[in-house]
Amino acid sequence: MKIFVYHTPELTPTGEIPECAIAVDVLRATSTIATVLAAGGEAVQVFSDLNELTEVSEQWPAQKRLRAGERGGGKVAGFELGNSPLDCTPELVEGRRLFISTTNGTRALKRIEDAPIVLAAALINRSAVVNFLLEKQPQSVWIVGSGWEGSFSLEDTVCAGAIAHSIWQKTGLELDQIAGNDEVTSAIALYEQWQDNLIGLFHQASHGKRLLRLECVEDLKYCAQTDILDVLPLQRQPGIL
Ligand code: 3SL
Repeated sequence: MKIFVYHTPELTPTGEIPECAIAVDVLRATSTIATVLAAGGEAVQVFSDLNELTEVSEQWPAQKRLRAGERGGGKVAGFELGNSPLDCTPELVEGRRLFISTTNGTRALKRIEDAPIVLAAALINRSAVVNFLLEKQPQSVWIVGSGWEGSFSLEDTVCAGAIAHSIWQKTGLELDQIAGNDEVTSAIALYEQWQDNLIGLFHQASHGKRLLRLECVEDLKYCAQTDILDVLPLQRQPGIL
């Protein structure tokens, strides 16, 4: 298995496709997606465009759907939810489909939706993703960070590093046998430095600071936990996990 890390959807190669592609948006879209599915959500359907989300979700029974929209960290007016995983309780989401559009995370998922295997990963479900990779043994794995509007993000990179680090440790392979590009080695180094203080790293991260200004400190704490949800957000058809 060769792992490649790309920091943003924009840096992800076009014209080729891996066997498995993983979108990461630790703060907060992929943490929200994992939480919804772990809480019994029927599915999560992702959109880049808010108007398309509204149109498609209107064809779904009202009592069976939830609409979540985030732009600039805030909730989109008229939607039931923003993008806080803490709002996605079993009481609210069980048996319902979440239609979601966020600034960067859902865009990353749309960017990789043509890969044969597509996953959404966060720190909270890291081990479920790692176990799946170890069992399936895809030849090529892309881990695509969402970043923020085209730029690098610490939180997505540390999650990519957490996944790659675990694969490296569990397989016992040499690092260069699994690292497909330099970004993998640097993501692992970031994870090794911060693994015991991920919340501290989030406080250094520009998007972490943005969320702190929006009083989302509990979201940061929740998303900084590792391996707490045994859930695998696996795409069943393009855009639907
Ligand atoms: O950029 C995104 O997709 C979001 O996850 C951003 S936020 O954490 O909801 O502000």
